[in-house]
Amino acid sequence: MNLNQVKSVAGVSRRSFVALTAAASAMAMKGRAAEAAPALSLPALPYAPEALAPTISAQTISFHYGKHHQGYVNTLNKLLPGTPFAGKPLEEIVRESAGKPEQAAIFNNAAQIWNHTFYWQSLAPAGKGGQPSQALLAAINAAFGSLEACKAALADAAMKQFGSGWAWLVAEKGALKIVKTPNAETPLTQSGATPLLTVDVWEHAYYLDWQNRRADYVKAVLDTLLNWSFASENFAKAQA
Ligand code: MN3
Repeated sequence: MNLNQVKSVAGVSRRSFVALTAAASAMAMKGRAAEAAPALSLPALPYAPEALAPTISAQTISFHYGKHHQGYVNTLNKLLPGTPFAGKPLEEIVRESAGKPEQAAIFNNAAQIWNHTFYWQSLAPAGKGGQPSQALLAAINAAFGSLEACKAALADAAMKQFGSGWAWLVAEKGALKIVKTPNAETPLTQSGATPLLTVDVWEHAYYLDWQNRRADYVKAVLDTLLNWSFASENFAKAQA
C-alpha cells in the first residue's frame, strides 16, 4: 500500500496525521507480514469536537464520530480479511461492493466510513466555511437560481429522505443536482457523479441536540456550518 492508497482510504485530500501514521506502520510491516493488509483507520476529525456547537454539540460528536464512525471502521476491519477487498483503497471497496447483496455488510460499513468522512469535511465551524468559488456559484445559479434556492432544495431533500440517509449536492457533467440516498447509499457509486457536500440525516446525527426536529437541525447546518471551500475544491476536481 503506497501513500496515495492510504490517502484514498482516508477518503480525504488533506494528509491527516492518522493517514500518515497508517502509512508509516504499513511500511514497517512490509516484509514481515506481507499477507496481512494494514487495518483501515478512522480519519482525524478536521476540527475540535466542540467546534460545531451549538448546532452539533461535542456530545453528539463523541457518539457520532467516536462511536458510530469508529464502529464502521472496526466492523469493516473484521469483515475484510480473506475477501478480495482486503488491502484495497476505501473508494474501490465502496464502488466494487455496491449493488451486490452478498457483499451488503462490506458495502454498508465501507460506504458509511466514506460518507461520514465526507460529512465531517462538508461542515466547518460557524464563520469558517467560506463562500462558493465563482465557478461553483455560477453553476449553483444556473441549476437553482440562487444560493438560497440551492440550500432550500438541499433542505427539501433532507426532509423528504424517509428514515435514515443522506442529502447531497452533486456535480454531474458540469451541472449540479440534489440527491438523497437511504441508509449507506452514496452518489460515489453513481457513474459520472461527484459529491460536493452532504448532510447526514440519520437520527444519530441530531437526536441528542434536536430530538425529533430534523428540520431545525438541517436549517441550522445549512445556515451556519456548510463548508463551501470544501464544496468548491470538489467542484474544481469534478471539472478537471
Ligand atoms: Mn451518521
